[in-house]
Amino acid sequence: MKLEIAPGVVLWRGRIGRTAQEALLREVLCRVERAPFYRPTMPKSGAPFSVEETNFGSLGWVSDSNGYRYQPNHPVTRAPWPDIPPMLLALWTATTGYCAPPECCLVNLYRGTARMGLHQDRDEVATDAPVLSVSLGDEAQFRIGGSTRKGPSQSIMLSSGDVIAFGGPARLAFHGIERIRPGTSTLVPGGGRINLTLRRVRPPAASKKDARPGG
Ligand code: MD3
Ligand code: FE
Repeated sequence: MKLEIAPGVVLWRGRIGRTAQEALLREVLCRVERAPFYRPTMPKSGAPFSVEETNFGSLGWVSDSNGYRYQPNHPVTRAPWPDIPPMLLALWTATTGYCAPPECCLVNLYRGTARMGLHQDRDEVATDAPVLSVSLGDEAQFRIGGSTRKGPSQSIMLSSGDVIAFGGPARLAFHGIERIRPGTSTLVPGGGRINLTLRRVRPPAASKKDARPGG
């Protein structure tokens, strides 16, 4: 079921069925063997995140005491990130229709009391591209507001197999995960929630067909 829950926010409840969730999770977990989850730290304070992370794609989003940035290698193993599972690339094309593939698939692992405070995603240059999020495993209470920290916000429960896109007026919306509900899904071994966030980081190169001699 497709719902526009706010301007620029499109939610497909149950977009991915149980069997496809299991197949996607297998694709994720085999890549996690090469690119293990690690615990990022906050810029300046160095405080650890409650969420564990890894990435797939040509650019991964990382955070440490030096700040937030995109980089091509895992910060612990130094290896290039694994490729983005093809089924996620197909989902990106089918749902966003964006003219270029995502460069980053950030993988967030929430166990127990892990959460993510209200923030904006603004480390990407290609802000015309939407952000696409896939939820796997335990349910999560997600909050989304406007592009300033104050003002109204709404809370939405995200379940395994839900897909949500944020584009246009919602691209710079404040959002976060208030809590997960442990034990509400049997999908993830050891319990918890895995969120896959697909992002275009850099603007796509201008297409050759539009190029004109002399400019
Ligand atoms: C709304 N992750 O990694 S995904 C993040 O469930 C992040 O792990 C959450 O926020 C999670 O940055 C939420 C949903 C999401 C992602 C990007 C957005 C919502 C967004 C960008 C703009 C507005
Ligand atoms: Fe975010």
